[in-house]
This record gives sequence, C-alpha cells and structure tokens, in this order.
Amino acid sequence: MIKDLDELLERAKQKEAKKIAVAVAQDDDVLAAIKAAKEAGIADAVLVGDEDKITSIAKDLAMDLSDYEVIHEPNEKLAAKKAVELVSSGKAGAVMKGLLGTAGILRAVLDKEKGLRKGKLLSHAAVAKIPGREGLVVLTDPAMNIAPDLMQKVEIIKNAMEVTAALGIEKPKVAALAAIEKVNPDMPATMDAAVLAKMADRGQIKNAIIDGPLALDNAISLEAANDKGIKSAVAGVADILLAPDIEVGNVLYKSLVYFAGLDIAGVLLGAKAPVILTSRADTARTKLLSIALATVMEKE
Ligand code: COD
Repeated sequence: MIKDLDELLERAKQKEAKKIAVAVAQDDDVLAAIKAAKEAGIADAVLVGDEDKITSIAKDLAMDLSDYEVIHEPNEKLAAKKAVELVSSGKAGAVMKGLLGTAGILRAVLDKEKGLRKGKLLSHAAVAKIPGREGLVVLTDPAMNIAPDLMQKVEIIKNAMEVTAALGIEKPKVAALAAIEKVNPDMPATMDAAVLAKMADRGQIKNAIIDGPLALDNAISLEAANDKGIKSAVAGVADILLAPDIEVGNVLYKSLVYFAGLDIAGVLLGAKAPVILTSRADTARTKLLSIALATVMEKE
C-alpha cells in the first residue's frame, strides 16, 4: 500500500515514462514540475502554448528546451484543444492543465469529437496525507461536478475507487460528508449520504464500505466519532471523502493546502487518458505529485 506522497513519487519512478501534453505550458510551477518529472524519469512532455513565454520561463529554470517538443499556440482555447488532441490521437499519454482556468481544460476534454470522453462521468479526485492519520486520503470532487445528484455521486465514488485501488487499498471506506451525522431532510446532502450508505449495504455499490452522513470530524477522527457515540466501520478511518458539492470539495481542498500547508496530488478520472489537473496557484511539488499520481494510476 502506498502510505504517503513520497512513496507515490517513488512508485511513479518505477513506471514507464509517460508523454504529457501540457496545455498552456507557460507557467513556472508547471514547467518546474515537468522538468523534475523528466529528471526523475517519470514523464516526458510536449509543451503547447506561447513559445516566447515558455522559453523565457525555461531559461529562469535552467530547463533545456531542446529536450522537449514545443508547439507554439498563443491562444489559450486552441492550446487546450491541441494538447487534448495530442492525447486523443495517441501522440501523448496524458494531458496536463497549465496556465488556464479549470473550465477551459475541462471543456477541451469534454469536446465530443476530439476530447477524451469514454461515456463515463468525469470527476476529479485529490490525494493528501493528513498528519496523524495512517495512509493517504482521497477527496472528491473538488473541481469538476458542481452539484452532483445521487447517481452522479455513485459514479464519483466509483471513479475515486480507481485511485484507492492504485494506492493498494482493496476495499475503501467512503465517508459521504455532510454538516451533521444525522439525516435531516432540510439538508439534502444528509439524505444522499444515507442513501449511498444503504446502496453499499445492499450491494448496489460494490467493493466499498460507505457510511454517511458523516461530518468531517467524525469521518477522519476516531476520537470525535467516539465522543459522539457513532458506531461505524468508516468513522475515523475514511479512505475517501465524498464532498456533497463542488463548494465543499473545493474549500476543503484549499483548506488542506492553505490552512494545513499540505501537499496534494490531483487528477481527473473517467476520461480515456489521465488529465493532470491542479489549481493554478498550486506549488510545483503538488503538480509533480499529480503527475506521479497519474503515472501510478496507469494500468500495466
Ligand atoms: N462528465 C461527463 N460528461 C460531462 C460532465 C462530466 N462531469 N459534465 C458535462 N458533461 C457533458 C454533458 O453531458 C454535455 O454533453 C457536455 O459535457 C456539456 O455539458 P455542460 O453543458 O454542462 O457543459 P459546460 O461547458 O456548461 O460545463 C462543463 C464544465 C465542466 C465546464 C462545468 O461543469 C464547470 O464549470 N465545472 C466546474 C469547473 C470549475 O470551475 N472548477 C473550479 C474549481 S478548480
């Protein structure tokens, strides 16, 4: 089992290097991550974006651009489209978001003709090591699905289970988060959470133990769960935190980064190829870890 993010990086080094098409590559943290990934033998890259800006950033990073293919496309939308096309045409194995908004890269990925859809719901998951907790925790969906309904939450859980499988967790424990641990019809998130738990009990969602509603404290702290008298196989030991909507997911993701100072790895799931998707403000290490996660998730 992969227990922390350094181990994730080491595991990625053992995999075959993947070629990443970087969309709007003129970003210092993205290029620093690409350089580090190449030096570690984790990935190679095609850089799509404004060549002058890429060249200037590469100079500051002492990054030798002759090691990379650079495709000059200064238009952000076209650069995203081109990077995705490189993957859908088999010329690259993964796409990575550079200096553009999340919705911009998602729209290119969703493009019906040249995108990376495979008929599944696409969702995002982020992996973090919470201090004091054993193993890694997967948070989903902080970035793509705005207000998922019940059946979309089922798909989001299944997608996140691909991450836990790659981390070596056989039967993940999923906490369906809400503000409280009791069902309250005025809080729809608690209703969905309870139904998801029952669906798992009845085998409608397989190979996962799901409980909810659980407030965040009960999901990740056994002490908090015990204090509230919650008896659950998931409370305190959740492997997957299912956010009820994008606001909760995104605020939680940013809290991990900005309040707790944690590194995070993020990837979009459910597409034909991995989409390495981090926030523009994320550090080079978070971007490198995200490349590592996408690499580790690749099936042999
Ligand atoms: N999985 C699979 N197909 C999808 C998904 C999905 N999650 N979302 C949309 N589609 C398909 C639809 O079925 C449809 O065929 C097509 O894509 C267009 O769908 P729309 O009309 O909903 O598309 P948009 O362009 O209005 O919205 C799609 C976005 C992904 C851009 C939108 O959901 C969005 O803005 N998400 C939040 C992104 C964001 O701002 N994140 C910020 C945090 S970093």
